[in-house]
Amino acid sequence: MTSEQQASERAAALDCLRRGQRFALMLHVRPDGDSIGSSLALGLALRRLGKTAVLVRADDLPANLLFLPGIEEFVHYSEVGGEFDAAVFLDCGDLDRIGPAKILVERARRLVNIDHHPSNQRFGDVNVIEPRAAAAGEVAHALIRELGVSLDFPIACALYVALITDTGSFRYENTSAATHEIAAELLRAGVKPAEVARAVWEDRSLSSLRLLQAALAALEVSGDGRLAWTTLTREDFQRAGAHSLESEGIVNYPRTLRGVEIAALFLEEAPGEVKVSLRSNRRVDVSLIASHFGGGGHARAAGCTIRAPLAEARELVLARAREALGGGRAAG
Ligand SMILES: [Mn+2]
Repeated sequence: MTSEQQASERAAALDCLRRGQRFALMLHVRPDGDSIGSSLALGLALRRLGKTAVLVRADDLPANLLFLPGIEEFVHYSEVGGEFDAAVFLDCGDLDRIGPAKILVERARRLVNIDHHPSNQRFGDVNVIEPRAAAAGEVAHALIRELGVSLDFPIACALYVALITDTGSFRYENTSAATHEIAAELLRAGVKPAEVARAVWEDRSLSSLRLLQAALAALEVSGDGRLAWTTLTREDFQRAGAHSLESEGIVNYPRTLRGVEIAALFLEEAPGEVKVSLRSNRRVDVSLIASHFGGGGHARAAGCTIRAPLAEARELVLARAREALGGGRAAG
């Protein structure tokens, strides 16, 4: 995509946001910091322009993000009435990612799709897809500036959370000079990085640490050391007393093992339903592995859900991962 195409996409989205009066901002299922932060920021910005912006969720919000100013504005989709000039999707690669909230789509005149996933399905009437952005929050930031809304504290906090969650606090490959420039602006708007980092990363429940303990106990590494994975069963969740959202970030532990290129977390969501999170360090595009199983994501972070017993799903993915590593030799 050329920068002219990108500029015209942005212009079309801005036109839609300026003309409309009533918007629904749609979180994806299992919403993360980018989904919540970018949607909250743009929603608050639209309100500042005197518009109605309904912030819509289908799932519970992660406990570590409840500190965000304005977070209480999210409404469960089943309680949302009326029609919308546009439904706005941020950080949402395909329409199915919004889960049951999809029923609201019929009540929206237009769909505005704002994202940074290269695998985005371009399901909107307007699509602003910027794969070079580290987070959807970066794209939201650009749109908010172009709408002429200044960054107040709640908007800045929301955007900052979007940036740090999708870049692992500016550690991942997607972090760019632009990411840091935006972060600097957010700090000038009052964001306290240490306070946000503490709330987001270091205010953990005992159950989430118990779950991590189970995941580390189940860690496995291939013979050549390039593939590491772990598994969390239903029993692990029950024993830890953990909610399924508390597995967030666990896949990064096998990824940090020296020599590892691909890391995977196999999470038994329900009997016969396995959620797979994939990470890579330098070379392998794990979004290709995920999309083979009907999922998607980024080169270094992707995921999919497989309907199969846990052991079977794990073997399918590990075989694919070994192939991606080249060699296809037996690991384990
Ligand atoms: Mn994102």
